Amino acid sequence: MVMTPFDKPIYTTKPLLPPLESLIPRLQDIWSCCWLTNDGPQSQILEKRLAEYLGTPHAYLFNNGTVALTIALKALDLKGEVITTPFTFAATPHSLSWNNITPVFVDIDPISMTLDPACIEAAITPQTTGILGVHVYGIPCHVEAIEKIASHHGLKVIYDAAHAFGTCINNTPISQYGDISMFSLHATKLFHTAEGGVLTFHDENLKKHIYSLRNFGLMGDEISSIGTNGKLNELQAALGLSVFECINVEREKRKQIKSYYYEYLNDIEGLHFIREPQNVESSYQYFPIRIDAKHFGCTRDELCEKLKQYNIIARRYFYPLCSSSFHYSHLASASSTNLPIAHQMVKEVMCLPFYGDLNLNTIEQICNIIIDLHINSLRR
Ligand code: T4K
Repeated sequence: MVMTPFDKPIYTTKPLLPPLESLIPRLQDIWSCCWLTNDGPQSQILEKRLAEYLGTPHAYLFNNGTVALTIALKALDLKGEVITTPFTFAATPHSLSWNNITPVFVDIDPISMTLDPACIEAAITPQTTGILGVHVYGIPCHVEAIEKIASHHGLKVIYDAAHAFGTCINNTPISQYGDISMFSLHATKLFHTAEGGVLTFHDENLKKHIYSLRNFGLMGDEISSIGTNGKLNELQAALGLSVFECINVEREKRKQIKSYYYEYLNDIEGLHFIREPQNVESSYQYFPIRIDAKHFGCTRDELCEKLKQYNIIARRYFYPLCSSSFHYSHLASASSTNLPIAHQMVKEVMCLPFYGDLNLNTIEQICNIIIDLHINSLRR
């Protein structure tokens, strides 16, 4: 089969852009009231829509997910040690470090790629104050087991739900679990505000505190805490409102793309799908696969290289493990013997291009390149 490289790069993700015209009336509103930031009307409308969509009483917007997560930890007054996963984006452990909290890495389970509850239990010490789980690729953590452990040991639970916008378990929105969840609204996310984040929570008592931490710690004229500037501006909120109108169509398109991938790549020895359990509604954020080199015929890295030759830029999310970085590798919990599954998965996992604009022809070509490489590698 003769295949030629794509003229333009096919990236792993592509921002969802609403029709430009849909933004104009919103921008006119901003111009006419001359209110550009600081909890303006566009942000307030978007917060209401998000609260409804995410199934939560409170949804607060932030200028990005990392600041939102850092503030969430501060709002819960977490200290000492917090148990987390090494298989995530750097923002997760960094949000702990910015709060002077020591991340304690525990291993993941090889199916969901999220925290292994048995490992959490074993890592609890008198210094542990919380668990920071990541619904990686939008696949839910073992929320029931984590809740049980947390309530038994009196720990707070925060979920980094950066990838989990729209994830539901048995129709229950993912925001219902844990004390606080953070959803990233970065341009690469299905729903986005170019940069942005949102915190969801249930506890009424957290409302004022989180609101104030987002706004320099101010409560009226009082400086009530050491807050920061976490505010989203009105232009981005307006963009968010326009993007919001497109997300259902985008989800449907991605659902279709997912089923094409499943169809084309089914039954390839050594290529495993990382999929959510049957009772979970997907966030349709990424399309992760796992390459078992022994059976597939070549490594994940060789596959990425091959795709690159055709101008397909697949990403090795999340390589390297956060625990392997210089900033965390000195921690006892970061040792490879403590994290055997994570160390295996980080060599095998990658994300294929996945966004609504991908056409069937492109998906077919991506899959043909993968299949060709598999067949030729086994022949060698
Ligand atoms: N927790 C987790 C588990 C996370 O994954 C993240 C962020 C966070 C917390 C923190 O949330 P934020 O503070 O970001 O809200 C990207 C994103 O920047 C980051 O938001 C995301 N996770 C991470 C997984 O991916 P990079 O360095 O891979 O982005 P970049 O620029 O390489 O973009 C990825 C691809 O998207 C590019 O190859 C091309 C395409 N792209 C990107 C941008 C920005 C576009 O086509 N247009 C664009 O405007 O981090």
